[in-house]
Amino acid sequence: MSMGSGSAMIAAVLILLFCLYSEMAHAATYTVGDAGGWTFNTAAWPKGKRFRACDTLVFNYSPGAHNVVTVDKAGYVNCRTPRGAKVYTSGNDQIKLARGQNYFICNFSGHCEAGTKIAINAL
Ligand SMILES: *[C@@H]1O[C@H](CO)[C@@H](O)[C@H](O)[C@H]1NC(C)=O
Ligand SMILES: [Cu+2]
Repeated sequence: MSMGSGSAMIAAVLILLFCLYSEMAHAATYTVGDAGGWTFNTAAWPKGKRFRACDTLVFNYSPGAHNVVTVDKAGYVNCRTPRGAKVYTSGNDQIKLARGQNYFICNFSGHCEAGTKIAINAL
């Protein structure tokens, strides 16, 4: 196992433990893109919303038409998939936000460039 995936696993466990506490108080669930779902031109969807750590994002899409990849800032800006990135493919992916910046793209060829990408700051 590489250092990268080891620390990613530890981070995932810490988020899980932290969220067990905060969930009782105040966790919200958001459907990315609202009725339109996770598709092209979704990059502006987070605008004007306030997200908190442990809120859940639901990504709805047709499997095979899109996917959801957890990336870093460079991956978001440049539409590149970092090594070891987590890939979701169910078409109904529920992902908890970590505190701070969270970046997601679809890494099908050209889709991120066409706005199938979101950046979210969770307080
Ligand atoms: C999407 O991400 C997966 C997992 O990292 C990778 O295997 C695949 O090559 C990526 N696709 C593109 C088009 O970058
Ligand atoms: Cu896509």
